Amino acid sequence: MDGCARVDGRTPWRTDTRGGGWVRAGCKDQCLGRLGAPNQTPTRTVPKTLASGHSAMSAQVWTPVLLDNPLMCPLGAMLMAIRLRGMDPEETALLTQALARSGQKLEWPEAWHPHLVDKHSTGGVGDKVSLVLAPALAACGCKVPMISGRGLGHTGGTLDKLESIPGFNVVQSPEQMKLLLEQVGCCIVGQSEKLVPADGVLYAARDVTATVDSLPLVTASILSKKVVEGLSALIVDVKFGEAALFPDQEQARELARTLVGVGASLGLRVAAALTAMDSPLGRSVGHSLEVEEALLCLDGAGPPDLRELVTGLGGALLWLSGQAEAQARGAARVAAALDDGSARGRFQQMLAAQGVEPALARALCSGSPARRRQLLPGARDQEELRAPADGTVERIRALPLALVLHELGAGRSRAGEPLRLGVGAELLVAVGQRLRRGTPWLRVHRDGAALSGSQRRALQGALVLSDRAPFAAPSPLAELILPPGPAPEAAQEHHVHVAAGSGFQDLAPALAAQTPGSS
Ligand code: IUR
Repeated sequence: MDGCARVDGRTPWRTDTRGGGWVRAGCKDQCLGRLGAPNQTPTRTVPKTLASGHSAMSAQVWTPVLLDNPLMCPLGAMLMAIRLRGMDPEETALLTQALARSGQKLEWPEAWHPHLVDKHSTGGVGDKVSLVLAPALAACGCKVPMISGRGLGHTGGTLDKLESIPGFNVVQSPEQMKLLLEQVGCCIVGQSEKLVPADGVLYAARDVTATVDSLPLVTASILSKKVVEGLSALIVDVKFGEAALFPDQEQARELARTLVGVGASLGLRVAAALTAMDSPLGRSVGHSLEVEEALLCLDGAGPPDLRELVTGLGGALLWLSGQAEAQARGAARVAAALDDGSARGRFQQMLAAQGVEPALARALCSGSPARRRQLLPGARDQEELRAPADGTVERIRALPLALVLHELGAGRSRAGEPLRLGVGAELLVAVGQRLRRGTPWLRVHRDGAALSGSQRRALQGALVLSDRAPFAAPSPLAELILPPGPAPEAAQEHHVHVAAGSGFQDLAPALAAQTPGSS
């Protein structure tokens, strides 16, 4: 084992010239024999195993092995082989099951079953939907046992955002989760030693081996957590666009189809929404700032694109699980829970039940935006950027914004690295708005020195202006891919037709209509 580092992101990976796989720098041969037959280097064995169609079987073997021994260098080779060669749906389903079985399956009372729903995202800039949607669904009578990810993107994930709230604890045992669902209706927790531990190992290893954007690995990672939750319905928000994991909409659609299909083969009712990720979602990016914006949405206010995504995804879930007779009806119920304060009430209860001082949870949920800002970790300084010319805001490019915020400490470069929770940016203008030269359009919250010249240039490049007349920003919702099989019961009762198979549906018109998915 000499010289072989843990999969913790500290040691750089290099290509293993003997086998074409990836090993830790300094890794000696002694640690390479663990996956394959004795004296065979797995950097040779693993791709061969994959090529001969036994990857899923081997996945069932190596999943428990990697848990006992996350020191293994061949893990990187396996991941890279999967990324390069892919996996068929059957293999992906077996890998998903193997990951799910690495921990406990959650058990719920039978009566909860129709109400058990969840949402997951492939990750986007400014994506705080889960923070709002989980309590909103709880307020609509759902049970939401959300096992979330830390985020492999530039600015952290849902759990990181929640951890900017002092005291919030993302590690909950299955027993605590049950109590939370009984008392509050929702919880947001992380993968842990008891919950899908193998996904935790793979997640960290993918982050440092350039294997995040592998379709079967994303599918298995997301679905393994959801299989464990024992859901009635799941919706996955699959992002496409410049700042998405799969920028190309066709590729994102392929991921969406795989999630729906593999989910169905595992008995999980999965729908996938394709949503645009060219501009950030909402007006805030960065941990504390996103919690503030989630609270605004829970006040029944906040940016329209965020509210639209929350109500759209929530409406689809209520409909898919048979709790609403149409997507539009479900969306209206989620909107009502935001407007009448019941969703915010559930959020407050969830915070208090997950470790936040009850007085702080109350102050955050009932306080003014200014008071909330005082209660959450802030950055030391703020710096504004001004519009370089007159024009209409065509787009605010999420990618350069996220890359600069990453540099300022809002994202991790290595698994386990601490984040600067107050670092982020507020968009002071909206897409479609007319701007005058010199108007402030971006406020950056930073801890360190002033923005460098190149950072300012990159940020100014994110503002795309045109000569067009002002326009209404388009909806981020592009398509909804439905699971195969019959319509949900409530929908059938109301003669709502669902296309057979996992055909594509256009979610935006479907939300407006009474008969979603009809064709
Ligand atoms: N969320 C997950 O849980 N896993 C992934 O691989 C991605 C998002 I990308």
